[in-house]
Amino acid sequence: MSLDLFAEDDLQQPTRVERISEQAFVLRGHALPQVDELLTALANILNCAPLRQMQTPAGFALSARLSSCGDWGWYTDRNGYRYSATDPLTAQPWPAMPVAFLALARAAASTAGFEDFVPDACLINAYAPGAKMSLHQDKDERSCTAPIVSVSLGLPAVFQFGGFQRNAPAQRVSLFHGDIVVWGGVDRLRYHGVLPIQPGHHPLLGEQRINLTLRKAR
Ligand code: MD3
Ligand code: FE
Repeated sequence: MSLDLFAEDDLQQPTRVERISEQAFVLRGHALPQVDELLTALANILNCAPLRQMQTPAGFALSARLSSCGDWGWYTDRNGYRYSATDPLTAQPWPAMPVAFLALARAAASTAGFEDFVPDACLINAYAPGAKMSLHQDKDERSCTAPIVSVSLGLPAVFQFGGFQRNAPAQRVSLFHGDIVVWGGVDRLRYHGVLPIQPGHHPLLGEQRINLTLRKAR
């Protein structure tokens, strides 16, 4: 009898919180109720600030295509990488951060124990099959107390959650459509990356994975 009741609870709550480190959490499926709203807002953003291929200062192309919204957008080219208030492609301010992004990021951060998160930048990474992101640290943000919230959409990915030096061993965690990762505090400066995306087709997003990372840049 009680087993049946628990089974029913599980069906009503398909979301879970997985702790992958002291202050890093995967919130399984927590973006699913907002996906339509997120994708509508995203389409408007990408209409004004299109995804583009970027180059590292050393001249290598990033395999994910990037854009941004919010007060600050991140980009890299042969001159270096930085946060900027204007999109160098359009010479316009980055599109405004949608309220749906702000609300979801705030709720997710709170679930992970970070209260009153107000991101001022959202990086948008679009991965086609084969695209990856090498191990790196997110250290261009001035605020080291604010967490980062990442929303995965579309094709699944295997992300690498490493240590505080590039060569430290990394855990591998699969991320699926609708999953949110929140990390901050003592885990804020961990190396992390994404293994090459495997070919596949997602019913809403087709042959791609989109990741939103919400940050406090200033
Ligand atoms: C950081 N994006 O934009 S976010 C980035 O999926 C970036 O597009 C990746 O890294 C992406 O800077 C990864 C997810 C993530 C997950 C776990 C982490 C980032 C993490 C653990 C520690 C630090
Ligand atoms: Fe990163």
